Amino acid sequence: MIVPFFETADVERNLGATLKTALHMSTPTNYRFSFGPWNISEGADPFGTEVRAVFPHEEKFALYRPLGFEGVQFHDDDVVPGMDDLTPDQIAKKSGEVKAMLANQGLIPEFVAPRLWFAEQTTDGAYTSNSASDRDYAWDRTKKCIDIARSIDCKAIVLWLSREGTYIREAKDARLAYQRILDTVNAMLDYDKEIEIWIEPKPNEPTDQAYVPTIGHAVALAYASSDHKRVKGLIESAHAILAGLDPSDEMAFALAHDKLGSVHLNDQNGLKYDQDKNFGGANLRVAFNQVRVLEEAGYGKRGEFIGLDVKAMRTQRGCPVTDHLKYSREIFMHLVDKVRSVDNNLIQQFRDARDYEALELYVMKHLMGLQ
Ligand code: XLS
Ligand code: MG
Repeated sequence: MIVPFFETADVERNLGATLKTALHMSTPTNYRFSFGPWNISEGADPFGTEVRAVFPHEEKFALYRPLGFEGVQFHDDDVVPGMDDLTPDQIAKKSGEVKAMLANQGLIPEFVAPRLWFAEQTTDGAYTSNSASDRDYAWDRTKKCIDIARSIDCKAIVLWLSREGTYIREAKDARLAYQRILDTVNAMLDYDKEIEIWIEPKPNEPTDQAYVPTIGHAVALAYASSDHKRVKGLIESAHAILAGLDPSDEMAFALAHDKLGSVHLNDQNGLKYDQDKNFGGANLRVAFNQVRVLEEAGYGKRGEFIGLDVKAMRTQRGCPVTDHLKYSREIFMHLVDKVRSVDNNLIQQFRDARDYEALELYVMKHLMGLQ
């Protein structure tokens, strides 16, 4: 599906004065952006409760366009809250309302992901749980998720395999677990002949070790599936860093196989809990290289979104908090500018001469605005 690029005029109309000034200095961007409603949060963390007033879930969608975003990433119960307790008719009715709301707001649903980590039945994993009845719950929920996606005209399902892993290795048969994940992917492809499945790898948290920790694992699963063209990946910068890998190389690997369904750009300050920091906030050069790889591969030209999965700092005041989304988007656009203004002839000369010391200095000076 070819989707028209987001015009600079639209971007400017939707942004505040500060960002407008910044935009005038930069090349027109041609990316479109998305995020999930969970990115506007109340600031609770494992050590304390909410620090901001609750901002109603249904009111979040009106914020997207003014912030310069047109894609919405959903969990299934972001579309249909409380879905486990609803009848199929009630689920269909609620999905219909969300579809109308999206049309009214001029928004596009990018993907729907089954939330398979909250319910009691997912305590020990979903598709890989040792309990047959828990696995049945997971499959039932997955089918409902696909139905919900289709009823809002969305053809992509994201599988973040949150609890598919172990706290101790002896707890599960890992070979069987991988087989069960593959069987589920095949069953999904069979259940709906059009949907795409985008697997979002993450190496740990909430489990100690997750199955499918990298994009390499996800791409292998794709090729092993019954219709590999419909199985891709979603790469989150922080998840790649948590795996000790460079996000731009992970993206390049997926792009080389035409398997980058979407991205969750953000940042991560080393090996610790999943931070979802602002894009480029911890390591600007790592962020630059992600933008460079995406640009060079023409990512976005077939309608792929630049998804941002960023968390507001707990210290931030106000309600709703959205600056982290606005600023991450702004940093992305400035980095597009940096990528487009790089002197590729010079880079080629450094590569030919194998003078990577000089190449590094050039890149650093370029990023600092000195060259
Ligand atoms: C977790 C993910 C998750 C998925 C959808 O890090 O961002 O929210 O994108 O389940
Ligand atoms: Mg994510």
